[in-house]
Amino acid sequence: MHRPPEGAPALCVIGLGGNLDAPADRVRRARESLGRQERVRELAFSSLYKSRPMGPQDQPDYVNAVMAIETSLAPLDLLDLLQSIESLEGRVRLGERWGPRTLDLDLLLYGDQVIQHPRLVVPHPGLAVREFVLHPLAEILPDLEVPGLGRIRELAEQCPDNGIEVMVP
Ligand code: A4P
Ligand code: MG
Repeated sequence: MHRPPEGAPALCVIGLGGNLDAPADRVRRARESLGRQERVRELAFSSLYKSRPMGPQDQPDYVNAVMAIETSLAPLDLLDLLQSIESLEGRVRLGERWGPRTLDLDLLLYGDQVIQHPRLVVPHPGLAVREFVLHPLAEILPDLEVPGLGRIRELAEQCPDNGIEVMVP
């Protein structure tokens, strides 16, 4: 597998989502905090989308977006950064699978790397079947290839939209 040298900038995609306590504001703040990091540069940010909850249905609709960045942070350092921003946004892990949350930041793609680590699986295993990831991604990077899965545009076309809607600002 091709691996860029340590510290060489990689194109990465972050999935942002939340459904508690003004999630749209939290998603916007997370974008700003990521953009302020010395070793992160924003390349593109999707619209904000309103999506139906995947998992337990007795929870509010979600706000979702995706952000493309260029970063020289190593994958686990980027994960640490994402988790520290989640914590700042009041994320409490209650243990319910797919339960409600203030802010969730997933590392969806790290260049063309395939990573199987106890703390980090990339490409994110849900990527190919989640409309709230694929639809925003098709907006900003339709031609991106997901290692082992194919092009975003085709993956998005094959994924039921589940009523996802662009939020009017
Ligand atoms: N981890 C492994 N790989 C990754 C990765 N690529 N990115 C590990 C981020 N984290 C990764 O995550 C649990 C552990 O996964 C982390 O400690 C990290 O080491 P978590 O954020 O604590 O737990 P979670 O998010 O509750 O679990 P899970 O299964 O990752 O949930 P998802 O997949 O994030 O789904 N419905 C809509 N409409 N929109 C949503 O955004 N999100 C979820 C959560 C449920 N339903 C949703 C949405
Ligand atoms: Mg998560």
